[in-house]
Amino acid sequence: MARRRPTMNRVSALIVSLVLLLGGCGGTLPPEIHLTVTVTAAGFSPTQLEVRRGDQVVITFQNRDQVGHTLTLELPTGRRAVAAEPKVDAILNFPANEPGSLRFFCAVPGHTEEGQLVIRP
Ligand SMILES: [Cu+2]
Repeated sequence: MARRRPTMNRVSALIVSLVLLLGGCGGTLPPEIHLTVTVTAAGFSPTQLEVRRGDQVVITFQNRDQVGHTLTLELPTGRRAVAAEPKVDAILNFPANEPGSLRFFCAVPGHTEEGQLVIRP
């Protein structure tokens, strides 16, 4: 037996549900803040980042070096990290929940790149 195609009523109901769902979320999403950290043989740039508590932080990690690096962030809840091969970009995102000063660094053995991310109250 052939499967019935959804009727127009069903499709309409689905669209209405999606609109309600998206509309309902719109007011509650935290603001996104987009930052870029570039790594070269000279280290991270910039080495100082600042966001506000409640921001949803999205960091584009650009590796412009000839070797792989990580962007590793020490959050109170643990480490959050991305690795990027040479000439590749990676994305690190996290919610800035607690004010404070967090260290970020490269976790590749022997590497010393580091910086500081401040979460303002
Ligand atoms: Cu590195």
